[in-house]
Amino acid sequence: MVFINPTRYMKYRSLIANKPFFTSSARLLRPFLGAAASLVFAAASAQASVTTLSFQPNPADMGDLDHHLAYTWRIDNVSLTGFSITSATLSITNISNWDTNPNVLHLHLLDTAVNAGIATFVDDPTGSVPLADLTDDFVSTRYHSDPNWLVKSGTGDTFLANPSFTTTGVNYTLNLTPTQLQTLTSYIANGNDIAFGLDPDCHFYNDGIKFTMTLTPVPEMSALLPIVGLIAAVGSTHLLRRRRAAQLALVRWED
Ligand SMILES: [Ca+2]
Ligand SMILES: [Ca+2]
Ligand SMILES: [Ca+2]
Ligand SMILES: [Ca+2]
Repeated sequence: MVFINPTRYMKYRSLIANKPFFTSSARLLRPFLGAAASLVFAAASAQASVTTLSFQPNPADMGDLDHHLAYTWRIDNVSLTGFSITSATLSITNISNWDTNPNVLHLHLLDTAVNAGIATFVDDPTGSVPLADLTDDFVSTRYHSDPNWLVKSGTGDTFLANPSFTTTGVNYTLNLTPTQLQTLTSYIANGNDIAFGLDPDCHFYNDGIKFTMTLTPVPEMSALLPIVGLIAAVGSTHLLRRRRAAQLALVRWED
């Protein structure tokens, strides 16, 4: 006949109920996963130094954005290797309309353009003043089959904005949305270039156009592997110790 000491039995029940090795390994390693996340974040932060890239067309005011023209501004040799774009801004300093008539500045982000730097196309052949036609000629296809049109058929085109201005100068700022940043990234990846399409449908005085991107380094996995290995080693040692302690407790109880 086996006599079971009720006090020792309850102690053992308590022991197995609280030993995490009877639960999943993931639960046991939970503290180490938290530590791993902290270390990875620390490693990424140590590497993180924000880089700002700024671009300006030449001339910087694009000839004060003549209403009889549509413009492309292509930016070449942009590389994002090892970086991701965290923000991007198109800004125009001290922009104003030349008169008080209805007006619009059509703004597009393009994968590329036919010509390097600034190129123009006459989108109002009549030369009318004031301009009555406010058609966005990056959307309308009325000139797209012209041999001198600024963008090849099939080029990625993302509409950005349609601001209007008064005769009082303002500093205009357009911050790209997260979705637009993804598009910008894909446009850059395709040929290391992007372009802006601007169709001023009135004449906009300004003191300069600028495009700015802030870039953050992307931590390379190879740099994090030693840290992940260390976490795994510490976690597995801890796991083995807990198992050994529980086994010893069981042996003592069986004795
Ligand atoms: Ca125009
Ligand atoms: Ca491109
Ligand atoms: Ca137009
Ligand atoms: Ca100017």
